[in-house]
Amino acid sequence: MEIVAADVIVTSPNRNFVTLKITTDDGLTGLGDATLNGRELAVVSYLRDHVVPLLIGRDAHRIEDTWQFLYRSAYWRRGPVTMAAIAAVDMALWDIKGKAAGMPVYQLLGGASRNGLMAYGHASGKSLPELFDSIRDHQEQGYRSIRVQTGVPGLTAIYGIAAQSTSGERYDHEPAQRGGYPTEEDWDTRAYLRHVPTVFEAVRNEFGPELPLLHDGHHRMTPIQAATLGKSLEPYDLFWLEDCTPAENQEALRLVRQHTTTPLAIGEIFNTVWDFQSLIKEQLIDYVRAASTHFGGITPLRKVMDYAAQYQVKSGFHGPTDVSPVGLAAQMHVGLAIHNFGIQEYMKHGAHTNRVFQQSFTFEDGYLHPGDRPGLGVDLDVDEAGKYPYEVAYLPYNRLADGTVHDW
Ligand code: CS2
Ligand code: MG
Repeated sequence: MEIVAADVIVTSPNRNFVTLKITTDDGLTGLGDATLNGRELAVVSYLRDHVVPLLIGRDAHRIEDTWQFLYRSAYWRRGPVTMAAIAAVDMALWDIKGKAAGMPVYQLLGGASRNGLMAYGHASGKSLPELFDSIRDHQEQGYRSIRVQTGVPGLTAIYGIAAQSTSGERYDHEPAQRGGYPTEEDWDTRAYLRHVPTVFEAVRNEFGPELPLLHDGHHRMTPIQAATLGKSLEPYDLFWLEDCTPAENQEALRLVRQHTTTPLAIGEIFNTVWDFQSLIKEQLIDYVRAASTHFGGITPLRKVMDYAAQYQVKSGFHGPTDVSPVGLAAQMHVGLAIHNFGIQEYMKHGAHTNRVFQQSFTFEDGYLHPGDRPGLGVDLDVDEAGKYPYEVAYLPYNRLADGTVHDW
């Protein structure tokens, strides 16, 4: 089965997406997500200029060989741009193989290990009443696990706060803002560390001890600050504390782990298994936050989870709106098949996006399921996609009170 065409489709319904569509000589097509929030055009060029010409004529069935060829023949390895491009090829070839076999991709990965994927949604609020409304709104939407993000007194803007606390066009649909320059936001770690424990105490008092609660530190603390927060949140029994500290230095998590039993999740900005190696081997984390799109696709995502299974580390795949419905479906198939599934992030895409990408996955009673259509189960309406041309958009960035650039 020969690859005869590979088209890179850029569209911007509710946000920018980059999608690769591979076509074979017997007319089968496959989709892959190549969206890299704020750097989309870099991946478009990597694909169009350096990958697509190498795909034409290749056997579409050779997924592993194509992955290894693209990874090793480039000479320059790893990094989000390279791995997002390879991810799109990998996903598209798995989509095609599923269609050729007449099976959903999870069946090709060993079949279902569970009935559905526990999902979590993003509740947020500048104030406790607003936050409580948002939590109730997510419970009404069916979510059984909820991430809690909150404003911090004294800070004007902060990651993860929806424009309004209930459904509608909320923050969840997009942290990147359209425009030619990133928005500057402010940050104060000490104010944050003082405030967050009071929020979780209030949430537990209002919603009880059972509801699985998650929180995203979004890379903003030093290791000892992360240890302080993890310890102060122990009474509130979080499902996980995410990205508690930047993890380029994987050893930093040793310090955090020494001080707290709050479960840790890391890895949404990682792009190869090497980024996880010490974190998993030393059991410094509890959940792998990789996303199929930024991690090289389905093939390496399955491999890192098999490595993680040896250390009882589970999945918590990244599912923001900047992972397209194709990328989200891809990781749902992996999540359904692996034994060490943990939880799946599910930020709902906007209405325009759902018109461009026809999806067969379902979200019912708090659980996601990729569906049983052959392949990944997502179609892309190219004509609809053409209505939404690319618009430059960047994620915000942070500065401290003294003007120092900080992690966003
Ligand atoms: C966040 C993301 O969902 C999350 O856990 O960290 O929304 C992140 O801010 C975006 O993916 C960045 O593009
Ligand atoms: Mg995150």
